[in-house]
Amino acid sequence: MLRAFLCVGAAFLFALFVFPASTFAHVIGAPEPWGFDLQKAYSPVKEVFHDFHNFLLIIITLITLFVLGLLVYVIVRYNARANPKPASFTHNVKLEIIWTLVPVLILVVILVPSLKILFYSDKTTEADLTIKAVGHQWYWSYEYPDHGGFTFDSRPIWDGPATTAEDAAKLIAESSPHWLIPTQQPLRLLEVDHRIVVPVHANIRVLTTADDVIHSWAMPALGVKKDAVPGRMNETWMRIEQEGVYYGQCSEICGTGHGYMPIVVEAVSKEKFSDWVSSKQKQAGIAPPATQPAAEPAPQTRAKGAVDGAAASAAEPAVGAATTPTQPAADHNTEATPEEKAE
Ligand SMILES: [Cu+2]
Repeated sequence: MLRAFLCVGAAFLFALFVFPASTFAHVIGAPEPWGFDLQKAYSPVKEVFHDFHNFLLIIITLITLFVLGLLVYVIVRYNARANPKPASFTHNVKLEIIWTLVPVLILVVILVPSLKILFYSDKTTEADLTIKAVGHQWYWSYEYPDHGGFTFDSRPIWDGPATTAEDAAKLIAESSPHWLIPTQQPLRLLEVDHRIVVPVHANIRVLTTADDVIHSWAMPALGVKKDAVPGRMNETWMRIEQEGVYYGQCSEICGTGHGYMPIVVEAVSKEKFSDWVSSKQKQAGIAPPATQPAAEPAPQTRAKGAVDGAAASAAEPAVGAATTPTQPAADHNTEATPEEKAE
């Protein structure tokens, strides 16, 4: 019995430390088998979340240990055998003031950084580009309003529990040509046919809305989770510092297909992003800009932990955005363009 227990324990530890790192080395923002703790941070907001989480962990650990110590002390010192004649007093004004004030002070200590982070993650004042995510039952569609407003649907490859591995393999074979960063082993229930593409080192304004019920656009590794509410436009932002593929999911129960509306973001270099935008504009019949502005490095003021970072950049054109006024998309709905259909 003990041996079986030890074997299971050893297997668990092995899986914990060896399996995740080796299996999904090509994917950087995704859940891992046997993973625990928060996902690794790949955006400044998520880094601040980590710091705040660690700070709270210290406070909560101290409180738990203190309460545990009190309990043990009371159990040992004041049990019926050790203390046969209990005291009869009922009030202690000094103690009552202390146990009211100390928790209030602890809450204030938590409140201050908490509010700071709330405002920091709320919106970016100097966005390099904007993407709009629209939730549907049960898939996402995306719009790039700074780049002529082309749109596309992003549908899950595993479209419910009935999807077989063979079906998924077929869909992956069809979809992978659309992916800029190929993944050798697409993650079950987390892969989509058309991924969102964004540039690295850019402040990305994310607008969310929905056309049926409330959904939520959530990317754990990027510290983003914003409800997508019908008839309302919510805003948040992200900045990705490392190229790679990031996975998220709808995080607001939205119906039977809720578990099957993943989100996949590809963060690529600004040059690759511009090329991708041009190809999407071509598909959507949007006139390409006369000149493509050189992709300037975005200001670094929003980098790592810069909660109080002062606003920096001057009005900079959106990354890869058209310099000439762009025509609106020929067809603003999310139907596939003829070129897409032909594929
Ligand atoms: Cu949902």
